[in-house]
Amino acid sequence: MRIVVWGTGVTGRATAREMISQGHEVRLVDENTPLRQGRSASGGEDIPVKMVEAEDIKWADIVIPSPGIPKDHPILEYATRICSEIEVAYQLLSGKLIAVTGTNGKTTTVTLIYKILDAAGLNVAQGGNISPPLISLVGSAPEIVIAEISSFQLEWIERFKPYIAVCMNITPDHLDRYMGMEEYVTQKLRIFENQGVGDLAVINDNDTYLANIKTKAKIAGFALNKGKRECGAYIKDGRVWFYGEIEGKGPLIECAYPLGNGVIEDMLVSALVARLMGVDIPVMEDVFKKFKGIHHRMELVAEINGIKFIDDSKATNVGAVEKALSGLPSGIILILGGKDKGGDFSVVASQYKAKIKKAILIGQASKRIEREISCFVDVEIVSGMEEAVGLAYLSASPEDTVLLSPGCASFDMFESYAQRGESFVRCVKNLIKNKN
Ligand code: UMA
Repeated sequence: MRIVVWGTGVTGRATAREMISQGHEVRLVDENTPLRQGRSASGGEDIPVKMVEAEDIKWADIVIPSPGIPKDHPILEYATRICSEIEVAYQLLSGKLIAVTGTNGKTTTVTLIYKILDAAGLNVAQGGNISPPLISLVGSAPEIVIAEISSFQLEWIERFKPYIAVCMNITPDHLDRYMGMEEYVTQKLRIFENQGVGDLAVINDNDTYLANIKTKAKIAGFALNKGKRECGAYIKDGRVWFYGEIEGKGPLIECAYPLGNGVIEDMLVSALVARLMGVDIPVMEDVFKKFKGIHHRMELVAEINGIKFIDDSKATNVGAVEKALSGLPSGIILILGGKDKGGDFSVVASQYKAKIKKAILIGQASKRIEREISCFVDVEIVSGMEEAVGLAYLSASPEDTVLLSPGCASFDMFESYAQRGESFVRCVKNLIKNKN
């Protein structure tokens, strides 16, 4: 077949390599210059890259756009068939697929499920939005694949059908890409669209967008309190409990409390998925006890003069900021801002104004955020991370917390949220150095 792989990021390069190894005629295209060569991360042959043209799209039997290519890109109109990379990977992978989507908590939950199944001795691999791309797992043929799936990746699926599909929650995000919440929710819910009898849909019973989903799959619900699904999980006395046909005492999760409210829910969901996969409780408990969180998600970086510095750079939407604030005591110096994704910060600022001592704004979205929150909290715009961290330190007193939880994408100032988090850590370390 003639295949156009569009994008020379990690997805495009892995997809082009796999399509070539499957014997297809492949054109790797991009529209940004200088065009990155399609060299494999493991140092393989360069795949030539060309500037995308309508001619390439017309030539192809299938176009595989990377997740970052907008779904309504005008040139895609010339395509005969468009498939996302996760669709192609799904058709090539033979193992059982567990797919996790949602606005927040996906990465931690995927990490926990992977660790539990691995500790249980199963042949398991993880990939998708968490990286590596799903398609790069095809060669190793794992028996179980845990995939983190974004709404972007669901835009061009056809038969993608997880055995277990999880939706953690849906709150406003990517409103710079979608026409509004309705379109975003529609894309997210596509994770369930091909599921049938024998599959499992794991959903958040407290989420308005998920409460009434229609699916042929069996629904397993999760919430802090016992739900009314056929089966599910909830939390009581510091432990997970299962109900319905999987009824029983689950793992203790008190160890999640210092890691923030988000992790409690992530442990609840991963325990539920592990139970549905038949894993024993002590295996889950052991993984939870050893879990120290993931990088750039409510990560304690340092404590200087009684002031805690927390890196939550992975918080790229308002819902994630809300989760971070909900789990911390008053006296927060909040560093917000970055590339604007259209999220509304006014509600969270009004809800947590008593906890926020000051908000320090960085990046492209700073002016808009200032307009939304300055009537609730003290706000100051600064030029970059170093100034933000310096000002935060000067504004804080012992017992306060300096929290980087930007609620925006990082791409205006950094290559990724990880690089933004590292910059924060570096600035905090400089503070310590200058102090000594
Ligand atoms: N490009 C174009 N035209 C465009 C846009 C991009 O040609 O209009 C080209 C760029 O020049 C570049 C390539 O497309 O060469 C980039 O593609 P990409 O943005 O899809 O980047 P990848 O490196 O392939 O990373 C993607 C995901 N990126 C996005 O969804 C934006 C990564 O998620 C994911 O880890 C990776 O695949 C592996 O699956 C990142 C992300 O921000 C972390 N995801 C969003 C999120 O979590 O909120 C959804």
